[in-house]
Amino acid sequence: EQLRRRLQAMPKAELHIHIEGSLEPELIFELAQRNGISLAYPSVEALRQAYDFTDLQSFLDIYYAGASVLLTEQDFYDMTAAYLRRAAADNVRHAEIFFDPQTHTARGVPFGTAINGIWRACQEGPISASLIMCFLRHLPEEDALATLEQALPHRDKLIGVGLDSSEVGHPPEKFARVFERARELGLHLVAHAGEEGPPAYIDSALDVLHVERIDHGVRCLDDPQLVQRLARERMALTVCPLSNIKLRVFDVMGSHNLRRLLDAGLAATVNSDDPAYFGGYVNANYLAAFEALPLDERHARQLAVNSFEAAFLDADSKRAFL
Ligand code: ES4
Ligand code: ZN
Repeated sequence: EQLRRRLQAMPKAELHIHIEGSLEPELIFELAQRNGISLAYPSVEALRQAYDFTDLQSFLDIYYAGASVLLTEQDFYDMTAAYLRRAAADNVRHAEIFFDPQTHTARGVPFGTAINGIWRACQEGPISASLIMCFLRHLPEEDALATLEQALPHRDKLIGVGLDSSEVGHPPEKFARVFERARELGLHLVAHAGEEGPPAYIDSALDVLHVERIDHGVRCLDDPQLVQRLARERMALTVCPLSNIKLRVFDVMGSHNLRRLLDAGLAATVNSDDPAYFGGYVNANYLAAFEALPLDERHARQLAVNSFEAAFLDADSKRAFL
C-alpha cells in the first residue's frame, strides 16, 4: 500500500501509449451505438472476456476491430480526453501519444478527422501531450509514404513518427525511405523493435532508421554487444511490463527483465502500451513490476527520471515537470 502510494505520487512521463489502445470496452460500445455500428460481441463483458491473447498478432486482430467504432472527430476527441484524464490521475505530467492513421484511413475515415480530434483533446489538457504518428509495418512502405504525404498539412501537430504492428517478418529496413523523409522534415524518430522480433531489428532501427528511442527493446539482452551499445548511447527503451505478460513475451511478471535492463545501465522507462487491453494504465504497470521484481525506491526514481530524460522536451520543461 505504501509502495502503491509512492509509485502513484511520483511525477512521470509516458512515452509509449497507443491512443487506440486506450479505448475501453465501455467506450467502444458507446461509440458503436452512437455511430450505428453492430459489434461482434453482445456485451461489454463478452468483449472484455475476448481479451485473452497468445501473442502480438492475436492482440492486434482485436485491437483493430475495436478501433473500427471510431468515425467522427468527436469520437477521436472523446477517446483521447478519457486517456488524458486517466494519465493525469496517475501523475503523468507529459505524454507522447502514438496514433495509427492507417487504421482509420483504410476504413475511409479521413486523416484530418483522426488527427484533429486527437489534437484538440491534447490542446485542452489537463496534462502536456504531444503526438507521434506510427506507420503500420505489415503494410507496404508505399502506404507509409502516402500517409506521410497526408500528414504534411498537419506537420505542426506532430513531434515524431514511429513504427508499430506485426514485427516479425517486417524489419526496420523495410521503412528506410519513409524514415529518411521524416528525418528531413525534422520529425523525431522512434520504432517498435525487439518486442517479439530479434535483437538484429534493434540494431537496424538504430543504424538504418536512426531512431532516438526503442519501443519495447526487451529482447536486447539476447545480444551482449547490443546491450553495451545501448548503454553507451543512453538509448531509451520504452518498456511496457503488463503488455509483455499479456502478449507472452515473458511467462509471468517475476521473469520480466526490467531489473536486468536497469542493472545493465540501460535507460529503461515504464509505460502502458495499450492500457484498455492489457489491464491497466501506467501506475498499474509500475506496481505490477515492483510487486513481482526486486525493485526499490531508487529504481522507481531512476525510471521516472529516465522517462523525462527520454522525452522529446526541451531541458527547461523537463526540469519543471520533475
Ligand atoms: C502494439 Cl503492443 C504493440 N506492438 C506493436 N504494435 C502495436 N500497436 C498497438 N499495440
Ligand atoms: Zn506499442
